[in-house]
Amino acid sequence: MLTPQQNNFRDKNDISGIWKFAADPQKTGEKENWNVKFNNAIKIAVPGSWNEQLEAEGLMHYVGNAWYATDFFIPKYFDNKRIWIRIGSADYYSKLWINEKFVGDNLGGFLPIDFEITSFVKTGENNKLTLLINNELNSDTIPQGISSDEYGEENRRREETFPAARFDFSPYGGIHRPVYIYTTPIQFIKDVSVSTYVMSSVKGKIKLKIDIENSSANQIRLYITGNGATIIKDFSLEGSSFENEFELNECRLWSCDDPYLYKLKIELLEDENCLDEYSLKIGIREVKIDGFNLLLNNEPVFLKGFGKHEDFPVIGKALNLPLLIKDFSLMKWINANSFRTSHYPYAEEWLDFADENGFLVVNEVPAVSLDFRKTNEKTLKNHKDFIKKLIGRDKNHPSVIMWAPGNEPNLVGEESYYNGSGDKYWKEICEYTKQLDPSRPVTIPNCQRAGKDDPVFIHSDVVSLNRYYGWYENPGLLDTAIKRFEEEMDYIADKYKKPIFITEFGADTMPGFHSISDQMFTEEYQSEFLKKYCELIESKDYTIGEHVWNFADFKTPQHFRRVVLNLKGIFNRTRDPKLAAFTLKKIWGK
Ligand code: BDP
Repeated sequence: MLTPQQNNFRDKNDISGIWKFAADPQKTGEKENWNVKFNNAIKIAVPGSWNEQLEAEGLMHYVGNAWYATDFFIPKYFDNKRIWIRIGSADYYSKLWINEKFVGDNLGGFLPIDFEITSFVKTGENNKLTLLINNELNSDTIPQGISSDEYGEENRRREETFPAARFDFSPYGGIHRPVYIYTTPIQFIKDVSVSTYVMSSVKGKIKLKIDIENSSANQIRLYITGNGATIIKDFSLEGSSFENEFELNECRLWSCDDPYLYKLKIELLEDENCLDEYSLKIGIREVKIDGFNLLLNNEPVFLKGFGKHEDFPVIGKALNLPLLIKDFSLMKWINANSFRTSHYPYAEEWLDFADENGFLVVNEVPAVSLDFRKTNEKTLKNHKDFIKKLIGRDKNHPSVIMWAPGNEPNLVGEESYYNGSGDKYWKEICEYTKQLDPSRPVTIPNCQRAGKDDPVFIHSDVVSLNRYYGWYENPGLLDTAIKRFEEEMDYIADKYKKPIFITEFGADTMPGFHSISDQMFTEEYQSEFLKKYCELIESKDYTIGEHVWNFADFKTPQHFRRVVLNLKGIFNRTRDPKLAAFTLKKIWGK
């Protein structure tokens, strides 16, 4: 479904706020009909992770079932409309009841969940919503999960975290983005896909696909407003799908320096009578790979920025608009032009802001650290479903320049991964991604342990590397680290002849720790580490960018190598700069 919006034909009410909540560690709620009523309810803010909000109630590290409930009013004037709910994200599995009746379930966090609830609600009255959320993961899910027992069976006790996770970020649970009740007309515009191409510095091309639900409409009218004019285009419509492409002369392109957005308004008409409208902002730009270059509008671009996380004290992974503003302003301050949504899709507001402010985004699917001993047909299916939903949501954002359908596969360094299983899997995933969106390159960041012959390189358009020489290997030995890194990059560039993007490099740093010699965890070490990495990366013609790990310190599962947080942030968790922030600002300001 398209992002809900308010206009002459559509309505949208935000029903986020303070809701009722109950943890259900014994998983008795469904048997005991908690969809009708649950006892011992406490209050929770939506959006917001349950973990830090409800720490005093024992939920800091809670993984399991939890119930949410709220009432919401549906006005009378929603009669004769189709009524929908959008839960911005619920991590990771959820089941919805409206007025005690089961509506549907959803597997997969980080992306919106839409259900039509027209037949479940009463207009002019209060209605009741109940949502069950479970934040457990397993081998079939994206991301994959692991249990404490599995760590034992695999003889990897020293790698075990609590909560047990396959990734290095907190497996927060809860509703993490706003919840909307919205309407569409009976006949409505169901989906819009826009891809843009650049013919010259003043001429663009727009390819448009519109899907319509339930329609007797026979006409589509477009209003393209921008650059001082409104162009109106009329097309006749047959059936439920419409495709067209047209050129835009005297076009103002979208770029980092001039992130110009046109407004595209679509009207669905039946004999001149408008049935529905939908508007979106579009940027005319084109992304291409040419030899060792990444081209934006046929000009090479070098990516400077970060891998990030959605993470902040108390709210956990929830959307926090003041934080969004602060993070973008810090990224501008430090002269960054891009970021990666490591390791999952972020709230759409991040992409809207990137569109408006000329940031380039590498948009990632949460297939983080897939373990190929455990990956199966269900994992593959869930993975593909995820890619489809992500592209469905984010395809029209000019800021999104690349898809990352995964990150660091085979972190466990399993040999069988190289005997065909990795190759087969990534071939299918990358081809599927490109089939859904041929207009953007794909990349899968590779980890040091998976090595320099990772099958992801063959199927990626851009070779992305996460490297930690000088940290996990060669600790404290920066010169050795840089030498090893250079040898490896040269080998990979020569072998695969593809542009190389360093998607992660960084060092944990405790603000206030200092040293005059190379000493891990000090502010000087992080600063020097990043300076040397940047110098090397920028000296190579085959590189297209450097993303420091991480923008800010973030919460991780408990492990002896993490002091509550992953401390590789350039800013601390509350966004105060470490010394390295000033170093990067200088390097990227050149
Ligand atoms: C990489 C992962 C990232 C971790 C980082 C680290 O992609 O999620 O947080 O290493 O160890 O392997 O800091």
